[in-house]
Amino acid sequence: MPELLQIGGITETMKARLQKVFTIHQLDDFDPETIEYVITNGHDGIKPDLMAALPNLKLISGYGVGYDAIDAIEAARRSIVVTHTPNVLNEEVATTAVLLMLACYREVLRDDAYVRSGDWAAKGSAPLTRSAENQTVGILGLGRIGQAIADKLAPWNAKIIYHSRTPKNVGYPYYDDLTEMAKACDTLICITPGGPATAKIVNAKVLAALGPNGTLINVSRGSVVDETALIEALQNGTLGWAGLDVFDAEPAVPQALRDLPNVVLLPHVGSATVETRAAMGALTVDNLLQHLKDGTVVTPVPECAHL
Ligand code: NAP
Ligand code: 8YV
Repeated sequence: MPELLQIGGITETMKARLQKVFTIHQLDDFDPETIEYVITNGHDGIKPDLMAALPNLKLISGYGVGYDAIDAIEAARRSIVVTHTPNVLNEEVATTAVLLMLACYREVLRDDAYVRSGDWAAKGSAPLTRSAENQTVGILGLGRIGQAIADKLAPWNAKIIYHSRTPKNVGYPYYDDLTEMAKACDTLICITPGGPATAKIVNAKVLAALGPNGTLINVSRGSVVDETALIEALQNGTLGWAGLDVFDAEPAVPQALRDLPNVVLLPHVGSATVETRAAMGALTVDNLLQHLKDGTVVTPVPECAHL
């Protein structure tokens, strides 16, 4: 049977399908010469030195849509196909973004603590919160998930504006400058890919433009936001609130961020429901099985689409 190197966790359902046709190796037990297939995820990816050490590698199947932890350009140069799981997680990640936004506006964590602590009975009604209705929401990266976020915000009468490198064929106002968009919006939602091109593009200037009444939501990658500048802005009140699913050095999250009252923090669970992970897992395995059968794949990353 062909040999598959497993990096990171997979579900029992994925394992059961893979075991029928592959010999599965873990990182502590494999011969680099015999590995033809790798299964990994958006967080672990594959380290450049490991990829370089696998001379017979044909396919890297990623269990996630983001592939910033895989050098897809180097893979394509070596005719190694990289696949990922687009679309099947759009709705779930969009729900996570909206959930974080609503939790910030309506102070869900503060008010939950108010009930649990007994303050409601002791002190009376909780302080008022801000309405999430009729907000201008700037989407940084209006791609598959960004569009799903825009759609999901319709019931809150959001005015959508967006920034990306190129304008899209949509009816929303386009900003070619991120700082200008931050000035114009109440909430900025980050949903670009990670990697060098987007590293710290949400910097101190962008956060200052978003301002004291502004809310930053990040469901993209921790690398997209300058985390030091973010903590400073939240501490000084030059930025109002932040809802974060991803962090620069996750799973490590700076204590200063964890101590702030004006943040909602999630442990990178944007797509982490049973249903969506099942769909992502099925596609991750489909890519491997189809390649084994006829050399093609279902969802290659753009850099490898020509292979
Ligand atoms: P997508 O369809 O490729 O959309 C990405 C968008 O970002 C595009 O609109 C693209 O437009 C824009 N973009 C790319 N580079 C940019 C740059 N340098 N500056 C500004 N905009 C840029 O991808 P998707 O499927 O929506 O996924 C987006 C990302 O979400 C993934 O790569 C992943 O990092 C993240 N994600 C997170 C979770 C989670 O659990 N939190 C789950 C899934 C995905 P242009 O090319 O025109 O710039
Ligand atoms: C996963 C993600 O948590 O798809 C992505 O890009 O960030 C998430 O859906 C990640 O891929 C780990 O499997």
